[in-house]
Amino acid sequence: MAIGFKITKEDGQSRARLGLLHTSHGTVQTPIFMPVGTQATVKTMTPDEVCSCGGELILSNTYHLYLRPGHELVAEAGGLHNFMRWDAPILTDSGGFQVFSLGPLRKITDQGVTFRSHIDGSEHFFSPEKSMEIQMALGADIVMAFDECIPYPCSYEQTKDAMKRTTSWAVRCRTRHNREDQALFGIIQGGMFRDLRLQSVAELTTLDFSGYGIGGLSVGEPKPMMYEVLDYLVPAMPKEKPRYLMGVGSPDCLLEGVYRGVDMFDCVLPTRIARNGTVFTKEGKLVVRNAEYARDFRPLDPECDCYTCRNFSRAYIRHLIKANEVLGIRLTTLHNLRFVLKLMQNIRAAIVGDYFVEYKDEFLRRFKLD
Ligand code: PRF
Ligand code: ZN
Repeated sequence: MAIGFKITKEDGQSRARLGLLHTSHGTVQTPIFMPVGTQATVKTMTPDEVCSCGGELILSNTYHLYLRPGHELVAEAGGLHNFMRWDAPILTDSGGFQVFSLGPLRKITDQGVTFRSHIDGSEHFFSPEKSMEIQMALGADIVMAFDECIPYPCSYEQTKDAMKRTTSWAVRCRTRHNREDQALFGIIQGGMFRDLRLQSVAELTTLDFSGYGIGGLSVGEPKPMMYEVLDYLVPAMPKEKPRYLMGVGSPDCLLEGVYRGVDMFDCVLPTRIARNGTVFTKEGKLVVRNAEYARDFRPLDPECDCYTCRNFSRAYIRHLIKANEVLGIRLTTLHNLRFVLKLMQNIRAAIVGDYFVEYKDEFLRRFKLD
């Protein structure tokens, strides 16, 4: 067994739970947020820095690493862990989502997806088998099944076709995958339709994956609609397996997801907004590149314990970003990573201490949404 998941505590007032996820590169506690390292790097951060923020499990990407530098090269380097010098757990996404985001550059059949590289326009073909081969070569601890993620909104018929295809592709992934030291997760689709979601989870569950991704959410639907899907979907998922809400990571969604029983999250949001000069604070987002911070000598978030907040002012960071100095976006990235990873630590402590719902309500009262 490549992976073991053990629930260590269940919250009395919500579906939140604490767990331990055992992988080939160590054990992590859940609920967990995974920083995104699409191109085998969490943009601007060294592995040590990601670690110093509390990062324990990072996500990387089949589509990007296949195109550049190529999965064979990564395998030659001794696998992704050795190539990027990250000795802790890694999860790779299957490429499904990235390929489907290419829009007119792709063509889907039951066999797989033909697409053009966003880098040089060259033509490529991904199938469930190909995705498994690439992910086995990369060597992550957790790998994802190749799925079809549809946009929002989408018709019932189209959603149903994509969900059925996702199930048959999941079977093919299960057949092709044979690395004992890797855990394979299935991905639930079905859009915003209750019967399709429940059918998807029922079909995937019979394949007995090591964990289950919840795909096709946070694709443009209103947040209450995503919460509604989680409200009926999560109780239908296997209780004893990790549940991973894919591509979700704003602070409010992390709290709402944990509340509804989600164990794992990933999102580019904290690192992406950091690079355009936006940071999280306890009060909500703060655009530090704005003129109002030119003479603000307070830290980004006075309550934060990160290296950035212990040493630098908003005025200095604004200056660096305005002057296009690389250090500026490194400091904001470090802070935003610490912010969400600390939030997850606080969430876990709150579940331990039986005050999770109070913690969530208090956090959301202060944190202004835009
Ligand atoms: N499928 C895969 N990766 C994903 C998603 C999905 O549906 C999403 C949806 N938010 C993010 N990443 N394979
Ligand atoms: Zn900070």
